[in-house]
Amino acid sequence: MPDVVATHVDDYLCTAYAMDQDKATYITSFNPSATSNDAHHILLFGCTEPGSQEKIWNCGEMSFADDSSAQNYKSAPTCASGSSIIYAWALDAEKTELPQDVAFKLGGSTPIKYLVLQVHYANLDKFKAGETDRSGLILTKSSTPTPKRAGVFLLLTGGYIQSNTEEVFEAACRIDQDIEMHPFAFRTHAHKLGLVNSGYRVRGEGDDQEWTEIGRRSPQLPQMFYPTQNDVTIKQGDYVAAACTMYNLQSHIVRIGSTGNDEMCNFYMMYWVDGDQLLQNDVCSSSGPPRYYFGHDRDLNVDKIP
Ligand code: IYT
Ligand code: CU
Ligand code: CU
Repeated sequence: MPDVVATHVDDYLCTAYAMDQDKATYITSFNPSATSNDAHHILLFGCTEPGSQEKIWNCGEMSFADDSSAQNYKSAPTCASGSSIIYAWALDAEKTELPQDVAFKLGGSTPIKYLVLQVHYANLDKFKAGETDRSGLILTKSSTPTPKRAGVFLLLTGGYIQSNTEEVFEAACRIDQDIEMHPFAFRTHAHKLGLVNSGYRVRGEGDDQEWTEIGRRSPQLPQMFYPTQNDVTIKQGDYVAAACTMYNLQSHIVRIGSTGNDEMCNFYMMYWVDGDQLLQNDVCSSSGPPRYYFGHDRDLNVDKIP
């Protein structure tokens, strides 16, 4: 961050870095330069176009941005187009290295023309003391291609949950591309009502359907990328599915939406492939409950909260 000043608790500030468009850049590790005293979380996005042309802008989810009182930076989305999450940091997590021979490919002919750094400021202590903030990430980069490419696949739903009920939000998509994906990390995201989000490879049809877990995590824990526990290979014809169990104790409906009082059901799967060919279609979305279910066993989910 280029010496920013947050003015509200829960400010989300963004800054963009243009990538070299002539030549691809390969990223193999992420080293945080931040402490949880200042930053609640940091997300690194790839964007085709950044949300703003300003050096620093306010890029929070709507609940934080709608308090327009004395905002020192203009509000804008994180990316204006082509957004994908590349890295997530929280809770003083240490350096992250991608597996051997794996790298994100950015710039050049890829859709990622900019990196956007998003920092969520948890308190204003250092700003009240007259300091500015330079939290960020130190990336290991190279112009030499690695044999394996990293990508992120996002599953998300729409839908809503009635008052005083438990609900499972689900999304599932068939992989229709000739590809072999090796998931190695995952990230869950929901708001206040989320109990657990999980992701699966589903192979076969009907009674022969085989569910293999890719990862599961309470979204109330720090929403970083966590390594997968078991090796799962995803091939053409497999489904990738996600389930988010939520419990709404309130007396009103809660819908999927962008504010802190709405909900979200997201499961991010970070994977590698041999060579350069990532999934063309990197988002899987469903309309969610009550319109869409994929047939997940509802009881299976909550029993095993890690
Ligand atoms: C409605 C919803 O689920 N929004 C999510 C997922 C999302 C991620 C990306 C939507 C778009 C994206 O480009 I990347 I459009 C969402 O906003 N998730 C938050 C961040 O804002 C990315 C999260 O922390 O996962
Ligand atoms: Cu945060
Ligand atoms: Cu959200």
